[in-house]
Order: sequence, then C-alpha cells, then structure tokens
Amino acid sequence: MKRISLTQHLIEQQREHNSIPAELRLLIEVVARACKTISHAVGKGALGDVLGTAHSENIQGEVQKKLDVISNEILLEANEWGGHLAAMASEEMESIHPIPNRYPMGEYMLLFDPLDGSSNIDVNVSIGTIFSVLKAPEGMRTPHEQDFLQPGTRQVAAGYAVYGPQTVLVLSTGNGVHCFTLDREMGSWVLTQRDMKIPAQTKEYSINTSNSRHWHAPVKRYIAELEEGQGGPRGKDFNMRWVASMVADVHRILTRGGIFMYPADTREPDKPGKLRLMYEANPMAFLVEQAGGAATDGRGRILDIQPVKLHQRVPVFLGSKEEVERVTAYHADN
Ligand code: P6P
Repeated sequence: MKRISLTQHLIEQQREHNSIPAELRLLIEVVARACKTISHAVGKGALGDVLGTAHSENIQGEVQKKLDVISNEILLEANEWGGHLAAMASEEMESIHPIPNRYPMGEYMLLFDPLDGSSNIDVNVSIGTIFSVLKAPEGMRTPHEQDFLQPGTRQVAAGYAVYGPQTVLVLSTGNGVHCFTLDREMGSWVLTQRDMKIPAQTKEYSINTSNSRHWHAPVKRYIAELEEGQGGPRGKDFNMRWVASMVADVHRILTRGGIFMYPADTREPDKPGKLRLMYEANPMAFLVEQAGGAATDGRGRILDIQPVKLHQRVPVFLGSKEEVERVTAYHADN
C-alpha cells in the first residue's frame, strides 16, 4: 500500500465525502498527536516514573494509575488552545472541562477514556485511548454536562489508539473505519488498513467468564451453547479471548471478527455492566457499525440510547453481526 499520512487521508476523505471540515481535521490531528505522546509515556514503563498508582481515585471510585492521570493531562493540554473545542469530558474527571476563557471556543466536544485497560499497565499488556467527538449544540455559550448527553448516532467521529506491539490508531468519521500505524522513526501515523470490515460470522468470543455465576439467563444460555461446541446447538467449536483491555479486544474483532461482551449481572442491579456509555461503548459501537458489525446493550442499539448521565454505564454486546443478533434475540425471549 502507498504510504499515506493521516493528514493526507483526512484531506482525501474531505474531498470525497465533505465530512471533515478543517476544524474537525485539526481536532483529529491534535488527538492523534496526543496519542503519540501517550504512547511514548506508556512505552517508558519502569524506566520512567510512570508506573504504579497516583494515590488518588477517579469519579468511578477506581484507584488512578499514574499513567491514567498523565494521559488525561496530555489530552487536556493538547486540545485546549486550538480553538476547535467548546469542552471536553473524561472518564478521569467528575465534571466536564470547558475550554479556558483565554482560548477561543470551537464547535466540537471531545470525550475520552484517556487510558483504557489500566489494570494491564503494570503487567505490560496492551492498553489504549478511546475518544468520541460530538458537535456542540447550536448557539451554546457556556457548556454544561447536559450538552454532552447526545445519543451515539450524533457522533461525528470516533476512534481509539492501542499501545501494544505496534501503536495503532483506528478512526472513523462516518465513511468506513481506517487503521494507521505509528512509524516511530518518523513519528508519523501511516495508513496501513483501509475500510476494516467485521465478518458477520465468527468462532471467537470475548467475555470475563469468572463472572458467569452472576450472569442473567440469556447470557448464560448463549455462552453455554458456545461452550458445547460442535456437539451442541451451534454445531461448531469456539475459541475464547479476554485481554481485559477493551481497546485490544475490539481491535482484534475489527481485525478478524468475534463478539465482545460485558453484560449487566445480578451483583448490582442498579449498575448495568461495567463499561461507560459516552466514552467507551458509544465510540466503539460507532466504529463496529461502520465496519459492518452490530452493537447492542442486549435489548437495543447502543447508538440509539439517550444518555441521562455523563458517566452512566451500559451492558455491551458488540462485534460479528450474526452473534450479536443471536444473543440480543435471547434477551428478547426472556
Ligand atoms: P474486568 C478496563 O478496566 C475495562 O474498563 C475495559 O477496558 C475491559 O474490557 C474491562 O474493564 C475489563 O473488566 O472485569 O475483566 O477486569
């Protein structure tokens, strides 16, 4: 494949689809540059003062790792001055982060999980950054949390970076899903896969089976059938993968298919699963649907959910269309 930079790709997409105005292109390039900086910080590991905990907690009551805080700061500082944003929201911050008055306010709002998969940081397993882009409501002067509460169908762009054996950036602005690999010698993002597609069928599933005793009946039924393999109702054997970094599991699914699940369970009825809607489920659902897959909360399309709180959680079933449709149908039977 001819080596095309992220900038050239974005400009060509704008010419072809008129979907990436200059401010959105600036936003994407600034986020991509911030992901390079995060990749560099993550890559230092024990050689930099970046491992271990930050001795603080985030809004979710989770102990923050040093790299959670560092990554959050990198994204805030990279995006504040450009004039392309009205406000930001992050898994690591309780309330929204309006652009400081000393900078011009733009028409976009950026949401992110700055470093997803934190439990894997200290054991050198792939982690990543997830981001989602919404438009600010017309005429908005002072951003409030309410302005962020838009369904996932309103995203104008979404993507993630994976800090793994390669550092990759996967991105969609509504015209397919495209993958860039970081050329560490040049410090540039190079287009390495156009138009990623998720096969409708798969033999690979992804779920934390240590929670199986807590699952609701439709999930228990679905997983039991996969585990019965060739001799069971599915008539074929399946394989299981669970990285415990959503970005790594989703990247595998975008690359070779599969179904990823983080269901609600019986432990905390008022906590519908672990993953957050606004900056984990929605951006990943946008990408998965753009790649021909499906993404539901077990009942309906994740992208159709009307958010009520910035940090709300949602059950997630996403990936190969036929599998997501099957497990969703099992929920309807209940
Ligand atoms: P568990 C990482 O902490 C995360 O938010 C997702 O990236 C990942 O899929 C999930 O939680 C892992 O959860 O319960 O298996 O540790």
